[in-house]
Amino acid sequence: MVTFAVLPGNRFTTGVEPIAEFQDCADIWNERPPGCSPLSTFAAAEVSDQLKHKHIKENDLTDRLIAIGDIHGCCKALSVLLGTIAPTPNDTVVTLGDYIDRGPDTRGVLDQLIELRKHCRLVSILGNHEELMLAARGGESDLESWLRCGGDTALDSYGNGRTIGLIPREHFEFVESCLEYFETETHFFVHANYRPNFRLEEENGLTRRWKPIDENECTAPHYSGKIAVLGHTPQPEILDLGHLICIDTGCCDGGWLTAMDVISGQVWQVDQHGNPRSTSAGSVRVGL
Ligand SMILES: [Mn+2]
Repeated sequence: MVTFAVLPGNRFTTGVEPIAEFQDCADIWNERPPGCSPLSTFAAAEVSDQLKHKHIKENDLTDRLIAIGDIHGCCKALSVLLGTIAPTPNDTVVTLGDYIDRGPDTRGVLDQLIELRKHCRLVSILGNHEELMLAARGGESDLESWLRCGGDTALDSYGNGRTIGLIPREHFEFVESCLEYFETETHFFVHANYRPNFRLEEENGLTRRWKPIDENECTAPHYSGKIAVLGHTPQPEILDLGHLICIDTGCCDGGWLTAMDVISGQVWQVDQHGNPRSTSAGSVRVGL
């Protein structure tokens, strides 16, 4: 793999100004009540109740263990990526969440993931955008929160009218089936972040799905010694700190959709138009 250092000041940016809805989503995080979910109390309680106990711990009885970063409606990118990887029933594919919103075709992405379940062992983690989608059924203010975070483009992919009733039940069932996190003997997979001294099963949804990684609060290794595999915080290149790997490389924002076999280190990257990256392996940042 190619490695290179990134100068301070270029950390955790994709090199372009955040698009408006990305900023809105960051605002929801920044303006949340202390210790509370960004969602209304009612919706947050309902969502977390639905998701309680949804996690899996398994041995590495798999040919490949492939993580896929934030897809965000980039249907074409996902299609080309999966065509290249060609998952088999012996592979485990862990999608890290944020399948929906922002990009052009949320509907197409969810259709592909539902189909993918037939071809490999698919482990889908819940992202903060899916949390917003589930909560949007609870009332106007939570629907507004979702629409401000890219839910508008998600709904538009289902047709005219921008109402939640356009979304097929099968798609909601897929999102409801997503896991809080997934762990193997060597790695754990969660959408956004973790606290180093917390047991994974005791972590809260705010940290799991919303808390960015940033240069002011570098996340230490998890006490379990397992490697964290994360999405959520867009990186200019894959970030690999040894104990933490972030593979959200901003596909819907001019970057790449990244897949990584965390056992072999093999990387696949495709842009949102479906163009594979010209190098066989993506660049990796190895330090903050
Ligand atoms: Mn996210």
